[in-house]
Amino acid sequence: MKLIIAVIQDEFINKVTRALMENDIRVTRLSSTGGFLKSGNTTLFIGTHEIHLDKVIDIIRKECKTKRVNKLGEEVRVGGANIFIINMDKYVRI
Ligand code: 2BA
Repeated sequence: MKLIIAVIQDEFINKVTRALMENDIRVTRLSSTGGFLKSGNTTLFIGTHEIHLDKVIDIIRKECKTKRVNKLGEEVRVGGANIFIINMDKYVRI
């Protein structure tokens, strides 16, 4: 089992969540804030079997794009999604 933690820019989050649900991927949305820009984003928790890992990443990649924003006169490239993948020892649903 894998735990995927994905920080998604807010403008993409509804499409990403919808596409995941349509593919029977369970997801939890947490409101989050980027430490650098201090603007809102959404962090997804996705617990899934390893065989679905590539599918999840493909769905997120399809819906999210890098964008450029201006911070104090400097251009910053903000990733549409930053994805962390963790090996999960155990999953218990009660
Ligand atoms: P923020 O922390 O608001 O960062 C927004 C964008 O600002 C980053 O895009 C990056 O291009 C730039 N940036 C961040 N820290 C910087 C620094 N110290 N100096 C110069 N530029 C900096 P992304 O890297 O695509 O990150 C988008 C969002 O994903 C981040 O929002 C943060 O919420 C999350 N994130 C990215 N990397 C992370 C990490 N290693 N651990 C935890 N969260 C991360």
